[in-house]
Order: sequence, then structure tokens, then C-alpha cells
Amino acid sequence: MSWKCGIIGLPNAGKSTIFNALTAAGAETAIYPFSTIDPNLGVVPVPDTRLTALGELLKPEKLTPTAIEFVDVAGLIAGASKGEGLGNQFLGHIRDVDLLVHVVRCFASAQCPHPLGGLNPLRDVEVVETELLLADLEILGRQRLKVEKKVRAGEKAVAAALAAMARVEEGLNKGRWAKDLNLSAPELEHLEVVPLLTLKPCLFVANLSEEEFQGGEHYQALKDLTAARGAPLVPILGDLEAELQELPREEQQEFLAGLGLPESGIHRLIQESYRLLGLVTFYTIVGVEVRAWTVPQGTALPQAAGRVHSDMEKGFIRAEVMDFIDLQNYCSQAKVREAGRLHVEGRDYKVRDGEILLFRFSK
Ligand SMILES: Nc1nc2c(ncn2[C@@H]2O[C@H](COP(=O)(O)OP(=O)(O)OP(=O)(O)O)[C@@H](O)[C@H]2O)c(=O)[nH]1
Ligand SMILES: [Mg+2]
Repeated sequence: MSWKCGIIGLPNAGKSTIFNALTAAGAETAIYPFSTIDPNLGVVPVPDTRLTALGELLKPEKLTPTAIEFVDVAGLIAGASKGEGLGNQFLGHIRDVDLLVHVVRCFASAQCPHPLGGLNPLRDVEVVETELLLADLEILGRQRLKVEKKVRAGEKAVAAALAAMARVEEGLNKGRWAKDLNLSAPELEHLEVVPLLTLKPCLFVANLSEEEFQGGEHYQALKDLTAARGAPLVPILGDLEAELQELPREEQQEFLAGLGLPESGIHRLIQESYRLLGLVTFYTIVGVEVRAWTVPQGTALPQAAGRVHSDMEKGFIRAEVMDFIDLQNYCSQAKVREAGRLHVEGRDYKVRDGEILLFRFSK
């Protein structure tokens, strides 16, 4: 199982450009809208300084990072929820993602006109979000009809499901996202059959020109909006970062530092997505390979073992647990053990971020 992030936004916002930079995969970009028709799917390694440090310390033959997926879909325009443009397809492709990455255009370009006229990030955000809300209302409406049929057929147990749907519909009609309605666990369970877009976590990307980055009004407007909502915003100089992917890492960093950027926006985007998905990373050192793995926060050891191999989950006995920091400080697994910093844990233990696990299992 891997986690998927859907890149959404208006046509020509620079979604494919950012996707390219993410995957350096060469998805098509174009100066005309709707250049992306089939969604592009890219598997992106998660930059991880701990894994790099483990590589330097243990010098394994193989160092394998964990990864998340990004999907690049067609641009969304007003009316998409009613099937305008490639809207329906677009919405279909992002129903199964775990996180929405909303790219907002903050760059002017003579060659590549804005589909709605001039630059106006706040309007753009509203257009896209309105479509998400409408799409959810539509899918809820359809589901409600199905449930109401069951009520007429005499099924009584569906009243709670109807009530949960009504609550979300009421919220959406007021412009509130399903994720902000404090839905209870039973309500969420009733809604599981409805793949709501507004239930997903969302982060914003400001796709910036250099001028905007140096203090433009459009970038500022978007910063104010996201700050007021407490929503994460990652600034990216899309075009530039896509081009930089051709250069070696150090040169990329030098270039960005010259512009006053401490790190690549693309790296920040990957890390921020990872954080918002509520994931933790654990490591295994087996034979010639040091490898990073991803599990949701709160995952117990047997299920974590199952990420590595299903047999290890079935036959799970216990795990030896070591903290990355301890291995870094003591420099070898044997010394961590000697220092009494290695602990043995059983089935109920929840994996924490940065732990190095050695699973014991019966075959
Ligand atoms: N100047 C400038 N141009 C950009 C930037 N990002 C993207 N572009 C250009 O804008 C055009 C459209 O970019 P795409 O990445 O194809 O846009 P998209 O959002 O994927 O568009 P659709 O797939 O049509 O929805 C391309 O010509 C890009 O080179 C940027 O940061 N600055
Ligand atoms: Mg595109």
C-alpha cells in the first residue's frame, strides 16, 4: 500500500510542471490548457536525512528510501462538477487520493495566458474549491437517493447514515469542508461508501515567478488566505525548479540559495505532504540493505512487519527496537545493545518515527 497525493488546480496553473519537477519524469507540459488528459502517476522518493546518515554510517550496498505517489490530473474549470471541460474525469481521478495538493498560479506569462484572464489567486482558489464542494454535494445526493430507497423498503438501520449525510450536505451548502465538520467516528463510518473530496487533507502550492517570490502582491494574498485558515502553503518556482532537476543536487542547492531559498520547494512539498498524511518512517537493516518504510501513526509492530513481508506479520513474535539517534550516537548496533538502549517489544507496541526495527518471526 502506498499513499497518493493528487495535484489539482486550474488549467495552466503549472500542475504538470510541478509534477515533472517532482518525478523528473517528463510528463507533457504545454502552453495550451488541458495538456494533461490521462493522469500521470509518479512514484517519488521521500528525501530523508536520517536515511542518508544511516548510509554514511553503515555503508550498505543498498539504501532504499520510502516513497509516496503523486498524480497529475487535468485542470479544473468552473462547471467541472457538472461535466464541463474534462471535469468529470478530473474528479474521478482524484477520488481515491489521500491528500489534495492545490496548485495556485502566481506567475504572469505572455506565452501562457491565464484561463480566467488576469492573475487572481483568491478567485482561482474559490473556483476550484467551489467545484470540489459541488462535486461532493452531487455524490452525496446520489447516495442519499439510494439510502432513501432502502428506507422505503423498510430498512430501519439506515437512519443514522441519512443523518450523517444530511450534516455534511448542510455544511457543504455553507461552504464548509467535510473535514472541518468534526464528524464523529460512527458518522465517518457511515460516510465511508461516499468518497468525499472535501474529507481529504489539503495543502496549497504557490507556483511563483521570481518577482512574485521576492514580495509580489499575489503571493502575499495567498499567504494571507492560507494563514487565516491555518492551511499549509509551500512556495515553488515551478518552471525554474523543473529546469533545475537536470542539474546535480549541489548545483541545484547553490542556485536556489542564490535566490534566497534555503531548500528546494519540491523537497518541501514532498516532506509537507508526508507530514500531512500522518505517516511515520521506520528503518530496517537486513543483509546488504538499509531501508526506510512508511506506516500511519499508531501502527502496531505486527502490521509494521507486514509492510516488509506478509509472512512476517503472520509469524510475528517480537521486535528489537532501537532509536535512530542512539545508533547515530553509539555508531554501531552492538554498542547500542551494550549501552542498554535496545528494547524488545511485543504485539501491542506502536511504532514511532525514526525507529530501527529488527523483526523476529516464525516461518
Ligand atoms: N513563467 C512561468 N511559467 C510557468 C510556471 N509554471 C508553469 N509555467 C508554464 O505554464 C504552462 C502551463 O504549465 P502546465 O504545467 O502544463 O500547466 P497545467 O496546470 O498542468 O495545465 P493543464 O494540464 O492544462 O491543466 C507551461 O508553458 C509552463 O512552462 C512558472 O512558475 N513560471
Ligand atoms: Mg497538466
